[in-house]
Parts: sequence; structure tokens; C-alpha cells
Amino acid sequence: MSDRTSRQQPSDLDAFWLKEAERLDWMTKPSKAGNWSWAEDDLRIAWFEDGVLNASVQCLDRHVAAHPDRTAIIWEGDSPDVSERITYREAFEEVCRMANVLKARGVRKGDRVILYMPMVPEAAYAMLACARIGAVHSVVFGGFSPEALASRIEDCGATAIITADGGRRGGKTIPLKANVDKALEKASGIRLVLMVQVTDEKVAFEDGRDLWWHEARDDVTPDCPPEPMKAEDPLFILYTSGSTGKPKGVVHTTGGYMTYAAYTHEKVFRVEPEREVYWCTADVGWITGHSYIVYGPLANGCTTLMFEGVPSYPDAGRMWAVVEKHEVAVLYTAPTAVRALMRESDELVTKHDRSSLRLLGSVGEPINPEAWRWYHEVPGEGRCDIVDTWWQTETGGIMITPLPGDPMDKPAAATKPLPGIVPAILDADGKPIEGPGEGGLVITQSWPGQARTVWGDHERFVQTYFSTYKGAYFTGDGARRDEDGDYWITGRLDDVLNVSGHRMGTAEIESALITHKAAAEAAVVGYPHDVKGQGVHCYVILKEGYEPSDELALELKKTVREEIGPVATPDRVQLAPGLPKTRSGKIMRRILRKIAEGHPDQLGDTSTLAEPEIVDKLIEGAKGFK
Ligand code: 6R9
Repeated sequence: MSDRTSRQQPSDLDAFWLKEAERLDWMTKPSKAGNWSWAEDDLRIAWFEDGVLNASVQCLDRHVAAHPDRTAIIWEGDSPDVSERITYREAFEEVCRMANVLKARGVRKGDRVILYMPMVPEAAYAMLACARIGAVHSVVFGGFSPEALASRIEDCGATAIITADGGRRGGKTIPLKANVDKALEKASGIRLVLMVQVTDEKVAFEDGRDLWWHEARDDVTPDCPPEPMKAEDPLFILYTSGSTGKPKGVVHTTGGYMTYAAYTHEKVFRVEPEREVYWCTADVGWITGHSYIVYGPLANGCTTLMFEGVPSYPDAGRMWAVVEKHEVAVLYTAPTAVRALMRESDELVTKHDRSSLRLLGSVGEPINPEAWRWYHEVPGEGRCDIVDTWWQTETGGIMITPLPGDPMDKPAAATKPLPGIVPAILDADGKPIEGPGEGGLVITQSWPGQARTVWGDHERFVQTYFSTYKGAYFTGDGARRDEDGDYWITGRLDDVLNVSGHRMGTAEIESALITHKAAAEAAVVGYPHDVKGQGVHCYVILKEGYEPSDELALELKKTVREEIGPVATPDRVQLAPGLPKTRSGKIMRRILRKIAEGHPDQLGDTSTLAEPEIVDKLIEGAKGFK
């Protein structure tokens, strides 16, 4: 057993990262590592600047040369009767074909391509096909609404979309193409909609714009030379929620991101590529799907499992059935799935053979010790280590995590940073806390996987991450360091919710609510939820002339679904007579949070409120919720 506390940090970071970059196949090797400044007036981040490479080559060509017949992707369908194995050679050819189709339809290096896909192998092909020709992909989660899709198309100025007729999830069909059509009534600039046939959904077809993949793929060759990309050319944009305004298009570039995805995937999961099956249950619409279903595992030549469905279909034993069927060695999933499954009978787990399992991973939100223990004891039979990996869309890959072989004596601790990552905990004045203590979690030195900017709004990037603490990247999370120097993530310090591992801005949900004609004002807070981690509690003030009713509350929930997507559906809508505001008009969210959490006795000082009597009415109104 290795001793966690002695995890080695390199003394020369640049030399360390330059060495790590050697794990990639460069067309031109980089001669230097980092070139960055985190000064507010001169904020720039570059890694391996003079290197030239192509991300798809890392994931395909070099493995096709070395082991063409190794399985690259195991695809498990929504239906338990359907699965497929795709070799590195087959994946390579499909990616080249898709790249050629995009090229033939005028997609060029630097163009933005939106992917709105179900969890089918073509989603991975589409990402890699864009990478192959130097187009910048932006995957939009299939659970987002046409409105959310439209705003992302517009924000990044995309010219093409790759989608499917529909997606299958838990026995239901999601009308992806119909959603695209709706989005395109609002967003302009799209010249090509490439559509994969997945379901038998009837779809509209617009000649000249729409194209079926299965028809187009036969007109092109399975060979497409990779576009030479500078290390700092963008690889993808991924939209994520913050505490203010619309979601931000986080930009990741080629050389640094690929180095970091490959490095962390190997370091944390230690997959034996020629033997083991690795399964990350995320959706490709999230950063976890980017780094740990597609780019990391494929760069390392692993067999990555892609699951189309949900853990609860056809029953809550599905995850373990898949582990058994494909002899999965490493399972990487989210606490929300663990919590949902632990409510079911253990027999649904134990009736499946899990002897192939070696390592269990957790990501996306804090895992509570109870869920950690169940995950360790029941699915993991007490013999599989757990890696509870803390990281973010903006970090590109895993940052702070236990490693396999570490003592498993601190359930739910993030423990130590990976070699090369330098975190710190700062107090309210921005002073570093040495030794045990709690405060804001920052990273003090750049690393290759770091996001470079916000698409089209560098100033917002600077403001969001580098203005809270001078000269440090602020994560938005709080953390505690214990006597052994181990880190524990305490949760977001800003107005970002984490619902079932999905990041959501309270401001976004508030804006969605007030698009309803009856809503005058809204305030959204999170509250502890047994399965989702956090639930969404909305306080809505109605306009003159509207009366509170259950129907109106339901309509408001529906409005959020339509504006953002099903993932953001509020758990509770409280139609309230007013909001607790200070005399200067600032909403006191602390009070709203305490009420939603069911702790009206812990409101603290309410003397600065303009109308203190509102509080009692809010407490009364919240009593109806479980
Ligand atoms: C990878 C991903 C990032 C936020 C992050 C934090 C929370 C993620 C966590 C965790 C505690 C973990 N978070 N992993 N909190 N323990 N192991 O999830 O990216 O969607 O950008 O969310 O999620 O609050 O700041 P993203």
C-alpha cells in the first residue's frame, strides 16, 4: 500500500509537464512547456506553444498502427439485448469518413460544429472527426431544450450541427432532430445538419441543409489526413453554468488538454489497455464524457465502454448487469447514481458477478460518506479502491483525488492533488491558510489542462476566475485541509447548484422562470436532496392580477423545462408574497436557503430586512414541501 501523504510533487513543473507531453505523438515536438500570466491586466495561458499535433491522431492513428484489432469502443444499447464492439481500425475509418463528409460540405479548420447527440458511437466519431479537420466542436447535452441549443449555436457562431433523428434512453425516445429544427427557427448561420439514424423517428428533412450520415458515408473514402494543429488551437468549446448570466463557452485547446486528459486518465485509473474494460457512465455532453469516455481513454489505447441508457432501465440492476456482461474492470460514475441504486435491494447488485471490477470512481459532486461506504462494501465487495475525483469543466481533467493503492480510511475526502497540481486554501482576505483550516479553494500554478478563455468573452473569463483572489485561479468551491494535509471539498461558495451532478446557475433558472407571463420576480436556491444531492427550490412572486395555484406552480416548472431542459426542472415552486430584501434591495439568499433547507430556526440576523414580516409568510409557505 502506498502512503498517500508522501505523494511526490515535482520540483520543476515545466520540466515535469514537458516530459508528460511526450506521451503524445507530435508532428512537431514542443520545446517549451508553460507560457502563462495570471495578472488581471495581462491574462494569458499557453502550453507547448511551438508544438504541432492532431488530437484524433492520439486517439486513433497510433493505435491503428500498433493494435488495429483491439476494441476501442464497446457500445451497450439502451436495450440490454443490443451491444457492439468497435475496433480501433473501424473507429478510425468511421472518423475519417465523417471528417470527409464534413469537409465535402465545406466545414473548415476553425469552424464551430455543434454536436447534439445521444450516447452512440457516432457521438465519439463526430468529436474526433471535427478534431481531425481542425473544426471546433461544442457538444450540447441531449437533455437541453431547443432554446438552450439555439443560444449555444448563436453564441459560438456554429455553421454545422451533427445530431440524430432521436435518442433512446430508458425505453423512451428523445426527439433530437425535431429539437434541432425548433432551435433553427431561432438561431441562424447553420448550413449543414448531419443526421445519424438511431431510432425510427419520423423527421422533417430540409433539402440542401440536412444530410443523412448513412447515405453520405458511402460517398467518401475511409481515409482523411489529419490537419496539423498548433498546440494552442482550440479543440472544443463546452458550455457550463456559472453564478451569473448565461452559460459560458469554456474553451480547451489541443496540446495541453490532450496531454492532461491522457496523463490523468492513466495516473488515476491505471487501466491495462490490452486487457481491461473501462467504463465511465457520464454523457458526452459533459466534460467528464469528453475527457474520460473519449479523449483520455482513447489516447491511452484503452477499451472504453459507452452506454446509451440509464442505470434504472430495465431495472435498477442494469449497471451491474453491464459490468458482468462486459467484464468491466474500472467503473467511473456519479454519487447521484450511487445514492439512487443504494436505495434498492442489494440483491440487484450481488446477483451479478462483479469479480472483474478492480477500481471504482466517483465524480461530479460531493459523495456522502454513507454512499461511499455502500459503494465500497456492496458493489466493490470491500476489495475495490475508490477514487473520489474532484475537478471541473474548467480544469479539463482530474485535479485532486485519492489514487488506487492509497489507504481507504477517509471516505469522501478528495485527499491530495495529482503531481503537477498546486492548490491552496485562502481565507476571506486572500491569505493562504497553512496547515489545517477551511476557505476558498484555488490553484496557484497553471497546468496544461486549464481552460484558456470563455468563447468570445475573455474579460468574463478573467472576472470569473481571477478577480476574487489576485494571481490565483478560483475554483468557486470551498475546501478544508486536515491535520494530514488532506483536502476535503466542502461545496460551492457561489450561486451554482449541483443537481444530480449537473451544474446549474441559480440565475439561469431565475431568468427562465420570469419568462412566464405571471412571474414578476424569482429567487432560486438549493436544498439537500437524498438522491440528487441538491434539489431546486424556487420562490416566485406573481404579477398583479395573478392568484397562486397548483396549476400555476406546475406551469412555472414546465417553463423551466422548456427554457433550459428537463435536467433543470424545479423540485419545488413556492408562490410567495415577497422576498426578503435589505433596504438597499438586495435579496438575502441566506434566509431563503435556510427556509428551503428546513431550518427556519437558524435564520440569523434579520434586522436589516426592509419587511421582516415576509419571513414568517415564507416559512409558512414552505411547510407544504417535503
Ligand atoms: C467534473 C465535473 C464541477 C463542480 C465542482 C464541484 C463539483 C465535482 C466533485 C465535486 C466534490 C467531487 N464536484 N467533482 N465536488 N467532490 N469529487 O463535475 O465538472 O460539471 O464543471 O462541475 O462539481 O463543486 O466545482 P463540472
